[in-house]
Amino acid sequence: MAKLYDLQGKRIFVAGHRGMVGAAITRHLNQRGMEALTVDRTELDLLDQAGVKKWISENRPDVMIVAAAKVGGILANDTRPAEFIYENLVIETNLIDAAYRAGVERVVFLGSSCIYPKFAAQPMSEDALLTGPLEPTNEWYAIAKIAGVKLAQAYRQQYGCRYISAMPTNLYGIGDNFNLQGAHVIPSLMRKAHEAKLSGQAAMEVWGTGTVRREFLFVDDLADAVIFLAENYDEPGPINVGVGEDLTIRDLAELVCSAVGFTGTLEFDASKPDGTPQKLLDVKKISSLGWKAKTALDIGLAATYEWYLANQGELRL
Ligand code: GFB
Repeated sequence: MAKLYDLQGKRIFVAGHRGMVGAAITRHLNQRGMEALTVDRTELDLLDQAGVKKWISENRPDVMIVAAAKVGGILANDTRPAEFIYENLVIETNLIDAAYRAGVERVVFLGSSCIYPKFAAQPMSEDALLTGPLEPTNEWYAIAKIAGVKLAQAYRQQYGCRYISAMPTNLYGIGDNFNLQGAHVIPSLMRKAHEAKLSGQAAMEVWGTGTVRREFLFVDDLADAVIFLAENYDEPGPINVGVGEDLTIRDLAELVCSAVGFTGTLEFDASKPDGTPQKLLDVKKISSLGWKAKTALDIGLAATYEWYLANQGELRL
């Protein structure tokens, strides 16, 4: 199938290249001999509208990938709503408007599966957007991400921009955040299991009831999907990026323990939030374009643990 847009030879700005997602996309672009343009936070604050406009008009990327965002796990989302809604709204608005004004040809905006309603039918198709109330623990982040999807769509509708939005499911992998207060479930459980193993603990704590279900995509698979979509998807609505399978948090915790080699028991703390009961994406749309995730969860967990062991000294915990 002929590509709708060819990234070869283009200047591709990856906003947020220090984060897990942006770093993976930058890595994959470089591996394919493509030019990834990046800028450090010390040189450009993405919350600074004038600064973003100036940097983009001076650096003139052809393509922009919006991987910059304020992200975090259930506790961070639930306890810091103002930061999550404000920073995400400002970052995406600054970037997308500046892209339009500088004539950027293509934007890939990255959202999240939490944009869909709390009780959306599973698996959740792209059509579920705005059909019901959101999950309260992350509605602030979700509202900002929905605004980002709509921004990309509005600039397409009014100005004819070829801007698209991709909605990844829960992500994990190389470069993840292992800070227990801010992290998502996989790096948190991995670190807890690792520390429990080293200190010879009999049990480790898992938040919530363990019965809720989540789907997990290895970040390198997301990077591959983003490059694929930049070249092969050009519609106004969002497109889901997932694996099409989920599991309970209890089953996940057991897999993490076996990747780490912790053989103790799990203690569920039901006073911590469970969040949405299930979050599984319908991946028919991206599958019909010919893309699918490659990394099985046990393989991805092993690679993540290996990375954690090798990089522990440099992590901000
Ligand atoms: O990954 P997580 O923080 O995010 O939590 P969400 C997923 C599930 O794992 C929840 C449970 O049911 C947690 O209660 N869990 C068990 C733990 N132990 C732990 C632990 O030690 N740490 C954490 N963090 N969870 C986020 C949203 O929701 O998903 C964001 O808040 C974003 O907005 C992200 O969309 C992808 O899947 O619940």
